[in-house]
Amino acid sequence: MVGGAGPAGGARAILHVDMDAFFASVEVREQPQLRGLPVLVGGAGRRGVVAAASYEARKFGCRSAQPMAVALRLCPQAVVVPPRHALYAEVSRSVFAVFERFSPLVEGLSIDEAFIDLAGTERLWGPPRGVAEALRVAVHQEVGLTCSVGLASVKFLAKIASGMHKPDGLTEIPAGTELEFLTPLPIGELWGVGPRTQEKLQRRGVHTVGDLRRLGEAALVEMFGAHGQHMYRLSLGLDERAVVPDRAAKSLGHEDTYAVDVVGVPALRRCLLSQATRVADRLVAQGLRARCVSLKIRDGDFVTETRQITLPRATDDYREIHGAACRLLEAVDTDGRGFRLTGVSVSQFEAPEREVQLDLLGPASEPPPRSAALQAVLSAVRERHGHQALFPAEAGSERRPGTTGAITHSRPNEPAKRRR
Ligand code: DCP
Ligand code: MG
Repeated sequence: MVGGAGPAGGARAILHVDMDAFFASVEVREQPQLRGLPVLVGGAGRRGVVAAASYEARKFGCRSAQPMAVALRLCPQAVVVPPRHALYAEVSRSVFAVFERFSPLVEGLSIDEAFIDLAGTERLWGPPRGVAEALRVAVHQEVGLTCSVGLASVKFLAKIASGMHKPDGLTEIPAGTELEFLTPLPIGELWGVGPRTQEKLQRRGVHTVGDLRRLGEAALVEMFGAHGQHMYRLSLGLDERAVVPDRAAKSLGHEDTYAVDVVGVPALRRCLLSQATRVADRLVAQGLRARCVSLKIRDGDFVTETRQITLPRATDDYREIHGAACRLLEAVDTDGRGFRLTGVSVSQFEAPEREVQLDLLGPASEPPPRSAALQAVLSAVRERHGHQALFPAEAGSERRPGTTGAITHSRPNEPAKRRR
């Protein structure tokens, strides 16, 4: 799979970069006399564990997470180096700084690996494969380490690809060859297919991704529910997850605090419409769609409730976001309560290509296509002339309640919103 044409026009180009034998390679860089030797980074004591093994040590069967005693039985001549985590963190920052020069869309997965979405970099850097090569050269020249890179149209394939020619490898899965690439792979290569799922599938005679695809969606859903559907989609090479940059928010939303408490469902729905519209505008502006919609509502006594719902497909359409928020509102006891704050936010971002890919599979259960062009135009007009310029008719002609509008961002690890 090395070589071949770059992804066809319109396909996403995603890199997965993973440093080779990271801790061990940093130690070799720091202590050049170690080059070419089997090196084990980890605790040297009897209970020590291998954190990283150089590729020379791996020839003897040494691996990360192995007890050091086992590794040393396999390779008695290995040089054991105690870990220096602060140093690895520092080197990791340098490596990520190189990644970020190539694209703003860098999502770190661990200290030594990241997804990089090359969307929009073509004019500056040229075709994706060249970018992948240039990135590998830059990391080597500037940080003194090698990495392995996978290039594919979706995240999970890029991740599989980066592992295929380690160390110091570049593996591309050209757009259009995804199915052919996946068919012979063992099912364990798919993300989220753990040993128990594998065992269950193997009992049904499913060993490769091709077998899984042949088993079909219905059988997989029967066996594993939603996870079965997910695996089936992966077997088709479909993975809609966006590369979400570390610096960017993992959710976005808009909330308003009202000067006078809002009473009654119709008024609340209007508030939510205003917020859904603003959220949709920002999704469009960022080229994202979201699957999860959250409602936040706080009453006059400061009792705050948050609820969320996952949509069957990702959207950037204010009507769908508003509809979801209103469904969430139905679960709130609004009788005799006035509300001082409402907010709508969205999360679980996806890249927009998904819809196109689904269309290739046939329209079967998909809702009617969203008017992307219309939404983009509405958003652009509001962007230029202010939010009131084009407000959906459903909002009514009255002005929305006096507000202190606030845009919310949050990261996934933020503590859950408390309910008072
Ligand atoms: N690590 C660790 N304990 C583990 C696995 C990994 O401390 N059980 C640390 C040491 C590794 C680093 O994380 O160097 C990166 O992990 P990888 O899984 O990427 O492994 P390597 O980079 O060492 O090797 P590879 O070339 O296979 O990526
Ligand atoms: Mg690594």
